[in-house]
Amino acid sequence: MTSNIWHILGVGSIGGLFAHRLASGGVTIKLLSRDSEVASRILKLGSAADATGHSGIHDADSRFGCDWIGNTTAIEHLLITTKSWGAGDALTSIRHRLNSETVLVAMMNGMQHVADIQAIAPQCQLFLATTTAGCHRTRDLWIPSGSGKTMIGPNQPQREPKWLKCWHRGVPDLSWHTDIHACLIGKVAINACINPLTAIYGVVNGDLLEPALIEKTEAIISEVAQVLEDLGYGQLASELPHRVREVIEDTASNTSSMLSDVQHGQRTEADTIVGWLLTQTERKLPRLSSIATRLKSLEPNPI
Ligand code: KPL
Repeated sequence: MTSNIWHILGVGSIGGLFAHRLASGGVTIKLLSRDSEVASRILKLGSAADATGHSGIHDADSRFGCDWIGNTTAIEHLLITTKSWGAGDALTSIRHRLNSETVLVAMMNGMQHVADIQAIAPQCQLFLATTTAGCHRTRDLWIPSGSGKTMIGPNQPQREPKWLKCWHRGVPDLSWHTDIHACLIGKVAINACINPLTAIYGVVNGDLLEPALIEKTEAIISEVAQVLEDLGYGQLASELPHRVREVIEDTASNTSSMLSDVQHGQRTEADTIVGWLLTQTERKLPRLSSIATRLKSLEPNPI
């Protein structure tokens, strides 16, 4: 009989948000920790009002048990919410606790992690997820910005698993997709058209449709559409200009995640988004290659 415990690896803004969501769906959460001395952590889930000092949040609702990565008990359900480029290393640290019964849900932007996870934990039952939920984290306070949509599906074809009931109870606007790869690739394509240009020019998403940048935006969309064609996603390719415009309009005043990484001096998702697209085709894509190089130069230690 399986337990109803979900471990979370990578407790950043999305990991903390989903700790709350899954707990409200009825599961017991355990946060994987690198520190064997930490028994629990408080992750407060607030609203914009809480960010300004008002706090109606009860610590009791916000305390989650921790589990040291070096422990030896097997992990039954794992949600991994690291960055795509960090998933492989993070998973390696708990490899000894994974087995063929382990359900592993990887929820992150990009595509690099799919191959990395399969190489490290080929025995696990792998599910992939992506969310448009946004969340801003300052120290122990998580402030969600809109509930967003979350899509989840199997890496290998299979029916909706039983454990998804708890996800449906706790995660708003959750949908099951047997073609989750197409969903992830669609998201990568949209991220590739928006995030790099905003990061390079230091602008909010909406500025990509303004006269100063529209030509550059359209040129990137056209190259990304060519990659989608090569991957066999013709329909996604033809819908791309419309879908990108829609996302830009819906998030016009937002700072993209890649611009935010650059502003915080952090490594970006350039490799796992733009770099990954470039590895999927033999074509020469001058605009995408050039933004990949420029993004690397904006990162803390360019390699
Ligand atoms: O997902 C995004 C991000 O910033 O990472 C959006 C808002 C869709 C922009 O690509």
